[in-house]
Amino acid sequence: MKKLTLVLLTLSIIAVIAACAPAPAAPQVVKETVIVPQTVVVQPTAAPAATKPPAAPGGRLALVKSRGKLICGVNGSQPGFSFLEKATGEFTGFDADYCRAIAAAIFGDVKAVEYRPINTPQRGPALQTGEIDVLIRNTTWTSSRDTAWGLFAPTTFYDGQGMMVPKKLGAKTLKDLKGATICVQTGTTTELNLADQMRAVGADFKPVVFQDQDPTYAAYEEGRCDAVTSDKSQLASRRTLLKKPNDHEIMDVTMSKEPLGPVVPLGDDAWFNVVKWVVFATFQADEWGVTSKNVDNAVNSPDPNIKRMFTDVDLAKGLGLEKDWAIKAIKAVGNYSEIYDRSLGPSTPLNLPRGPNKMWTQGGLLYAPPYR
Ligand SMILES: N[C@@H](CCC(=O)N[C@@H](CS)C(=O)NCC(=O)O)C(=O)O
Repeated sequence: MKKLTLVLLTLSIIAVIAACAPAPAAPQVVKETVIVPQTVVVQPTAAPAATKPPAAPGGRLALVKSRGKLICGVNGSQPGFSFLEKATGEFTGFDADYCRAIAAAIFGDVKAVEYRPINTPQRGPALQTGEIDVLIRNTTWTSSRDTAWGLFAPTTFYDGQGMMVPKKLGAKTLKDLKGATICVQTGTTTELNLADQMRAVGADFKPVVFQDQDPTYAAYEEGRCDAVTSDKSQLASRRTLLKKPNDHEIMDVTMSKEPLGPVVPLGDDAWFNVVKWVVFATFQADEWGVTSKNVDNAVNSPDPNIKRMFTDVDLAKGLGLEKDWAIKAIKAVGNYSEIYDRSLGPSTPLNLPRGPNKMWTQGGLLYAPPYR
């Protein structure tokens, strides 16, 4: 009996540590919420070997077209990014709109999407097995994930890791969290950065590690942790779900770079191009002031660059799409600013400042290469 307990304990420790790797190689089934107060710092493992899904005949674009819908892996519990609205059964949010933009470019129909909620440890396996066509959920572009999970399309949201604390704690810097208990989700870049950053300021802490998002924030709200750490966008999003959002603040610290964007399975360049150039279309339209309302005029634009992007048959053919693919995408979801404002802008509960998520022409990092 003792032996069995030891084996089970060892297995569960291995499972937790494996889930902490930045890019797990093998599919893991994670059903239970594991709460493991740890004092050990988990080191990232070496980057695992790349795993490609079996090639679909004619490529994934042909597969998506013949299936008649896009399978889009999303978070599903993050208001503003992707959230299942119980009242309507619809997924709303910035990430969900990018699923719609891709479907609109291919099918001219934003409804041609099956949203598949994918939790943190399932992300790599879902891409590696080809279960999803694209992953669009708060996933940070890292070197090991780019080679082992899938290819990252352009970053749609430049984020950074932050820390949320109850206002009454009065913590302003990471040093103020010396000895604190910090809730964090496993299998994330967050967990790894937390250890690095706290070590850098010489503050010891007790991580409380969770497999899923809801229990992480439930534990924080119940006061079982002094602080919770995640991407700042996620903290802002989940703060809206707390009973008293105004009792909590996101500290003015940025612990890492977290470029978030869509990811496609490895091994299909043509499919990668479709996702990549749909994302760029939302940037480029924004730069030119082309919106969901005026995109029809782009067809006759006196600016040859605008006209080319929205009408050129050869450019469309190169992507395997119909000539009006960009019109359909922009008409359906709008340009980047429209997508941003709908879910994250000043009239939403999140009201996230654009920060680096502005066009390059306005001092931001969003930049599309030429459509030519
Ligand atoms: N951007 C980071 C963190 C992303 C992440 O997965 N965050 C967790 C919370 S810290 C999450 O969204 N969990 C949702 C879930 O597992 O369903 C990453 O790519 O590792």
